Amino acid sequence: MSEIIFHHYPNSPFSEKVRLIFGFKKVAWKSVIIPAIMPKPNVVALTGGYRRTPVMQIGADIYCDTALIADVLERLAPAPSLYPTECAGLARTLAQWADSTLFWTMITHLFQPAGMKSALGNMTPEQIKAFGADRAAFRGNMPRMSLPEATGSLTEYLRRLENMLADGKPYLLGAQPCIADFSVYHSVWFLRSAPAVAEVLEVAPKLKEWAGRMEAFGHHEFDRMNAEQALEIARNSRAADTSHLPFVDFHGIAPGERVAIMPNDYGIDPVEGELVISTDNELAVRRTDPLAGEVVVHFPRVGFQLKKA
Ligand SMILES: N[C@@H](CCC(=O)N[C@@H](CS)C(=O)NCC(=O)O)C(=O)O
Repeated sequence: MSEIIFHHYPNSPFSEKVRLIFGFKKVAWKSVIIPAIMPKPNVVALTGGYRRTPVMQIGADIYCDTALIADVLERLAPAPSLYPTECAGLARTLAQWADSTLFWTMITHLFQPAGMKSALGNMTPEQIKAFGADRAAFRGNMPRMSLPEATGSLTEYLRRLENMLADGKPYLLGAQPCIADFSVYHSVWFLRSAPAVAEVLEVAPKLKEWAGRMEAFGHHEFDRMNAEQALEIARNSRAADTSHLPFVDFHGIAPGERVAIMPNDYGIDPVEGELVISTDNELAVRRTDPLAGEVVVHFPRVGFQLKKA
């Protein structure tokens, strides 16, 4: 197998979710640091338009969204599992809630003025302005929550998570960690990085201990790689053969048709190409790029729109 190349930046919560999964599964990886705001020409060369963080690359296969990245890491390194059989459905469903509802509630609470200062304190006023403008465009027309609504809901969510640990089990769904722990963790991790607004966590002392157990997985072994090297690897590789996979069609779109795939909530940048994978849980397009060569860009089915181009 070609090496795992992870495109991310240090203070990205969704990246921390995957870095910790590398630690949990003891998978070695290469780290490519990408910009936190647009433009991201090297990322977009690989993905064809998708700009969200993180992205995982294996040769000429580009995997978007941490839900799919977690599935791919599970296929490559099945033990320890992110989806223990006794709670796999519940784990995925709780993870999806954490990656959407919990995440955006935490973000709204955190990005109040005191939290901005605490989380982005090392940025210049110009950088903060550029960051704000980038994220406003990124969120587009997503409904906004008020601060009191966010703080009140976050406090209640943290209490509910605390309840999940009330019987003394070490992880949210049992004796072993599962994907839900990693999805909840990245919001708690980001909150803890902004001490000025992290006092909400005081309602959840067991959750704070749980966060310590999660943090202990670490990030395992990684080396730095630059974006040019990653692009060269993409250009010199062939995407994995997936012709044996079943083709599942809900859209009336045939294999090989030209399509656009994009997130259905925010960061809605379409990626165009020829539809090459359409399984129960995954979509992918083949596309050719002047910098990256011929690549296959993969997405989870859930949370993404598929349209004829
Ligand atoms: N559902 C996506 C969410 C990814 C996401 O929202 N990432 C944030 C950073 S943690 C992002 O893309 N921010 C804008 C950017 O990095 O350009 C996933 O699981 O990967």
